[in-house]
Amino acid sequence: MEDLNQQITVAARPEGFPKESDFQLVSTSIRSPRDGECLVQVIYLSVDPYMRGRLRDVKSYAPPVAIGQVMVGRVVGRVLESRYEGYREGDFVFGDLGWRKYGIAKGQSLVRINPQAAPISTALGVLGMPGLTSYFGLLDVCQPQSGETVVVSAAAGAVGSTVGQIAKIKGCRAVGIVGSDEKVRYVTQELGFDAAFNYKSVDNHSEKLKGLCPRGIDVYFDGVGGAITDAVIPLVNVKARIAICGQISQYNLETPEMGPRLFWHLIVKRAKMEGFLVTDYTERREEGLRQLSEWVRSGTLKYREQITEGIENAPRAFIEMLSGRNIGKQLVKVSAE
Ligand code: NAP
Ligand code: FER
Repeated sequence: MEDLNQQITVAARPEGFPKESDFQLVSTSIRSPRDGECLVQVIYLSVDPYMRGRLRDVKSYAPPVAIGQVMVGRVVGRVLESRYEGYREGDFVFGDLGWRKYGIAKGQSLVRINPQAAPISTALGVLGMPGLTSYFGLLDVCQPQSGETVVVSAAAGAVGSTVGQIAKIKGCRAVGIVGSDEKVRYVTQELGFDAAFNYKSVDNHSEKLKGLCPRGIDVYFDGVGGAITDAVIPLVNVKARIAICGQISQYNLETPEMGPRLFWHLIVKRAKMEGFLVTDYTERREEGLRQLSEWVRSGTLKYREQITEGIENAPRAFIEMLSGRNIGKQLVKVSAE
């Protein structure tokens, strides 16, 4: 098994927007699993916004990836060889193997996937970390009530597309903010959002939002921050709830933008703003997955995946996701199912 593995390492810390040359494709050998370990063939790997943080030389809620190390990330794959009693050859698993074609993992660190229950790729999207972020971020942090208006930014992406649909399930008015006309059509016509607009083609976000939210904004689920969030905050209603899920507009900046300082609106509106991490809800994971799976099975909750082929294209897929090329969850297909 000499030089049969391929992996993507971090070649340089990105300055500003990442470039493909910040990554390197490296061929290596594959070793056999030892006691308690499995050899896994990666089928799909996930590229996510949080990975931009891991490329930065600062310790956040997780340490950075060192230069020369394999890029981190969750994958789904197939067990090729097992020396862990819990798995057999051919089992499908989810794990933290990083951007590589084959990986060795401790059996205990893997999670079994049932390929009969749903497509295995969904374990990285609607039935995985992004789906759970939408579920707990909206329902627990924001407590949406029937009849309220919920505004979602990054609304056509993995997290936002599910947030808007859950808002609809709960009887709310869902309004999306997205980066293209195609995304506006996707969230309104296919996902059932009540309204959406393309922030790249609208100069005055605030005026546009006022028109789309005639009863004001009760809940804001924020994935982007920056100028979009500056436009939303002054429009929130009394007792509004704002979930700070992500701030992707700031992730590729060397120094964060300084915008209007809007916290006085929270006083006047007695509104609540709360940041959260999906990992705060690890103990309720089963509950979230049960509900999300039920909605997906019944067709109430729709999802889309954008699949880029080939491990060598993982850096490009990551960069394209950061620039908004994806609709739904961005994945990289590394080998055949
Ligand atoms: P995603 O929405 O599928 O993909 C990222 C999207 O961000 C792009 O498609 C792009 O869409 C948008 N975007 C990029 N740059 C932007 C900018 N400057 N201004 C506005 N929008 C921009 O990604 P995701 O996985 O669902 O994540 C969405 C957000 O949630 C991210 O901020 C992420 O960090 C956060 N998140 C947080 C947690 C948590 O536990 N707190 C967990 C998962 C994700 P457009 O075409 O619309 O610009
Ligand atoms: C995690 C908690 C949060 C995680 C990812 C996130 C990979 C995403 C955070 C973000 O995008 O801001 O454990 O695991």
